[in-house]
Amino acid sequence: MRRRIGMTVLIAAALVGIAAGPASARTWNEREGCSDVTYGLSTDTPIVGDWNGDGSFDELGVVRSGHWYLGTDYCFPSTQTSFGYGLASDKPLPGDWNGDGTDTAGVVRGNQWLLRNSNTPGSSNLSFSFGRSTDVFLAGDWDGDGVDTPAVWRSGVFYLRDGAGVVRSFGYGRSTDIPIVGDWDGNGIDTIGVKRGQAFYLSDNNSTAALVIGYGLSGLAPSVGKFGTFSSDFSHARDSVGTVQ
Ligand SMILES: [Ca+2]
Ligand SMILES: [Ca+2]
Ligand SMILES: [Ca+2]
Ligand SMILES: [Ca+2]
Repeated sequence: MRRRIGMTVLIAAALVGIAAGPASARTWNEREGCSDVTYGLSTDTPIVGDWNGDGSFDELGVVRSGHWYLGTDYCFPSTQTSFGYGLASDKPLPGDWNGDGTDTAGVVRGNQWLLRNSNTPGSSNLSFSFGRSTDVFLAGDWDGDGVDTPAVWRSGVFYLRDGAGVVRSFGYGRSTDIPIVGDWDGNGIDTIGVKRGQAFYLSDNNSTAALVIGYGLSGLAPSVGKFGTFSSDFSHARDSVGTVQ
């Protein structure tokens, strides 16, 4: 049973290869997972994905100046693998780009998407341009075929692109919200949501909010993943929310 709720997890900085410095530990809180999980540094870009491809729970990770550290767990993460991919100025964005069940590295540079199908150093397996360099970049499985494809968010409007390059756009939320993506109902299709203050507005149909959840502190970055759940069946089939600070 992996229901390890509310435990403080102190991971030695050495586990992720951190030199001594002024940055504090990054702290993750997961609404349906674990609380006060520390992994990485506050200056790292937090990421979540199914790095081990077990189709079950997601694992935490961070990207630091083009170096990726992928954790073993969402609750007690140590580093299972690390590698360099992309530049320090890139926006890291992992996803399952080939539909094999494992999430792997990707970055957006300007509006160039450079996606890799393994968590190893190397060149991109897939590259294209989409969106504007000032957009917020997201990815998800919009059609449920197992392959993640891009989205961008621009001032309250989502632009979702499918595998064939067709783009759907719609407004949701406010221009001051933080956009997120997840499979909130566990049907295999990712949909959008936003974080506004302490509230998460989660839509299952990219139109109306199916669920509004207050969680965490206003101002904290959102995280999304299959972290487990408080429900009796302990289902890992759907995404839940958390915060990172
Ligand atoms: Ca996993
Ligand atoms: Ca994959
Ligand atoms: Ca897809
Ligand atoms: Ca869904």
